[in-house]
Amino acid sequence: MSKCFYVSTPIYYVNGAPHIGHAYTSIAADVLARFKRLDGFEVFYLTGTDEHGQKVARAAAEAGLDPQSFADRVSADFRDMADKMGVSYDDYIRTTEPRHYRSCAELWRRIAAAGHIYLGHYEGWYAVRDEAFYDEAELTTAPDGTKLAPSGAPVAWVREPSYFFRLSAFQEPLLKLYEEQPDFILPAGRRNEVLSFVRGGLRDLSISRTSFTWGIPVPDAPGHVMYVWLDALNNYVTACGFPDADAPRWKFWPADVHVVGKDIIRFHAVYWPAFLMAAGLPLPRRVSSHGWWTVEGEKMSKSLGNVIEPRQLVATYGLDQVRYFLLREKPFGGDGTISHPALVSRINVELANELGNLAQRSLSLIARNLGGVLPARGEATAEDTELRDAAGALADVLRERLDRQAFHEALEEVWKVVRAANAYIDRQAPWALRKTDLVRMGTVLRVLVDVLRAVATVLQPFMPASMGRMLDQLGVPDQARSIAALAHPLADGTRLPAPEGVFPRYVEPAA
Ligand code: ME8
Repeated sequence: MSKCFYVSTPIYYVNGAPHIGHAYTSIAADVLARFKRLDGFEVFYLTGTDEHGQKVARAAAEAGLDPQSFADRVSADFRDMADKMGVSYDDYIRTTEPRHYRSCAELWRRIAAAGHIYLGHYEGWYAVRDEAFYDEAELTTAPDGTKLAPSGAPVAWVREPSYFFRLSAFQEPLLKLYEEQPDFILPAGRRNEVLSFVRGGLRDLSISRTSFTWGIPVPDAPGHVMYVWLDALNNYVTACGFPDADAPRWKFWPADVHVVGKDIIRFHAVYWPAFLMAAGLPLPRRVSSHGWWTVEGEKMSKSLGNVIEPRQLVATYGLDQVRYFLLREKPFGGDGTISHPALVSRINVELANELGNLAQRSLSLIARNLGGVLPARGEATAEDTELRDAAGALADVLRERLDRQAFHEALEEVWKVVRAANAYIDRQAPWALRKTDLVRMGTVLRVLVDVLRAVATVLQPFMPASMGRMLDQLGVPDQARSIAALAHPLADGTRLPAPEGVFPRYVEPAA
C-alpha cells in the first residue's frame, strides 16, 4: 500500500474575481502535492469555492443575479484560474453541492448530540467582509466614526436568535493539542499568536444566523442557516466522503496539511480542531500559514486599481516563471512584494542564465563534439564527486524543506547546486578539453548531465512544463523522472535530442 498525503487550499469566496493571492496559495499547495506524487505517495489535493454567507449574497445582489447563478459563474472562473496556473487538484469542491449539505447536517448533528450546541441570542459586532464576530475591545474607530475590525473591515451591530457552539469548553484541549504537536501551526510566530489568543480565554461561538437565508439549513431548526465558517471548514471532510466511513477517500482523513493565508489562521487552528473534537473526528496534522503579497510595496485593492490578475501575469512572464518567482521571492511565512524588476531579475538571472544557459552550454557541447550521444561516467576527480554528491543529496534536502513548507529554502538549496555547477563548468572548461583530452571532456559533460537531471527532477513540482522539457533534452525517459528513479543512472550512449533553450530571457517590449 502506498502512503497517503492530503493537502488542501482554503476554499475561496466567490464574491469577487480570483487574484494573485489566491493563485499563490494554490500554487504552493500544488508544489507539495506534486512533490509527494513524485516521491511515491498517493495524493489527494483539494481546492474549491466557498459560496454561502452574507458576503456572497450581497455581491450577487449587486451583480443583479440570484446567489446560485452568481456563484456558478465565479466558481467556474476560479476553476479556470487554477487550471491555467497548472494546479493539479484531485477534487474541486463547491459548498453548494448536495454532498456538502449532507456532510454539514451530519457534522452539526454529531456536535449537538455530544452536547456542545445550545440555543441563545447573539448580540455583538460582525464584519461581513471577514464573516467574523469581534469583541468590542478588538475594534478601532475610523475618523468618520465607523467601527473597524483589526483587519480594517467595517463592523455592524447584530442582534438575533442563534445557536452557540461551546467553544469555551475547548480551551484546555486546544492548548494541549498545541503543546503535544508543536508543529500543528506553522510558522512558529503564528503559533505564538494563536497560543496567546486561546490562553486569553475562549467565548462560545455563534454558529447560526436567522437574518438571511443564503446558507445551509440547520437540521430541525427552521429559519436558521449555519454560520458560513462552520459550513466552509467542513469542506475538508466532505471531500473525503464524510459521513460515509467506507467512502474510498476517507483513508485520506486526517489531512496532512491545510495551507492557508495568515488572515484565516484563527479559523483553522482554533475553531476547526474544536469542531472536530466536539464531533469526535480526528484532527488535521498541520495548519501552515503564509504571509501577504503586496504589489510594488502597496496593498492590493480594487480602489487602488493594482489588483494582479494571475492569468494576466502568466501571459506577460510565463507560467513556470511566475510559479518560480512566487515561491522563491519571499519566505513562505513572511510578506513580500511583487514588482516588475524583481520578476525580470529572477527570470533573467536565475532561470535564463544560471539554469537555462548551463543546460544549453552542456548539451550543445555534447551535440557538437560527441554526436549528441550521452558519454559514459569516466574516472571521477574529487571535484566531480563533490558536485555529483551535492546533486545526489537534493531529493532528501527538498523532502525535509517541503515537509515544513520551506519552499524558499528548498529553491535556495537547488540553486546552491546550480551555482556550483556553473563554477564547475567554468573551471573544467570542457570546450578547451575538446582539443586536449576528449575522454575527460566526456566525463565532465556526463557529470553536468547527471547534475542537471537531479536538479530538473526535483524542480518538476515547481515548474512542471519547463522541467519536463529539460528532462526531454537530457534524454530522461518518462518512467525515470521520479525521485526513486534518481538512484538509477541514465544509460550510456543514449541519443539526446537537439538542444533547445528552456527559459527565454525576458525582453522589455519596444516602447
Ligand atoms: O478566506 N497575499 O476566502 P478568500 C497572499 N472563504 N495570499 C492572499 C492574499 C494576498 N494578498 N489575498 C488572498 C476565505 N490570499 C474563506 C476561506 S477555508 C475553509 C474558507 C489568499 O477568498 C490566502 O490564502 O478571502 C487567504 O487565506 C485566502 O486567499 C483568502 O481567500
